[in-house]
Amino acid sequence: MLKAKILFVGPCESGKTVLANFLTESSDITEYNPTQGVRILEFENPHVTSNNKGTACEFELWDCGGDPKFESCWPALMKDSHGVVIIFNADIPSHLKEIEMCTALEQAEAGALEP
Ligand SMILES: Nc1nc2c(ncn2[C@@H]2O[C@H](COP(=O)(O)OP(=O)(O)O)[C@@H](O)[C@H]2O)c(=O)[nH]1
Ligand SMILES: [Mg+2]
Repeated sequence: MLKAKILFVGPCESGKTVLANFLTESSDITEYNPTQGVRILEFENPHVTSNNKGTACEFELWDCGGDPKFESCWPALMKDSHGVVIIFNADIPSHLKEIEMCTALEQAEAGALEP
């Protein structure tokens, strides 16, 4: 079976946890509670197409805490990931600045992993 590790990153209160819960059909949290560090949610999709063949895929969704105090952990969280989803609220100007930092970190990390 295919396996995919996908990270959800972005500023605090942008909706990472709500989206991760929705995709994994986890329980709905009604009051805001900032994620400390990381939450790992697993789900399986039985219908993924790979090389024109249908197959199942086991996803690991890493819902990362957006507080800059966890910034030093982010490169370690990104290790062996297959994709990173940057989530932000376009109505909040400070979020745009914060996602620029996320993108810079990811590029630095991708460069560090190249042989
Ligand atoms: N209006 C609206 N509120 C949302 C949406 N997604 C999340 N929220 C609210 O935004 C707050 C922060 O969401 P959360 O997923 O915990 O943010 P995180 O810090 O990025 O994980 C919560 O109070 C949610 O109810 C959305 O799509 N629309
Ligand atoms: Mg969260």
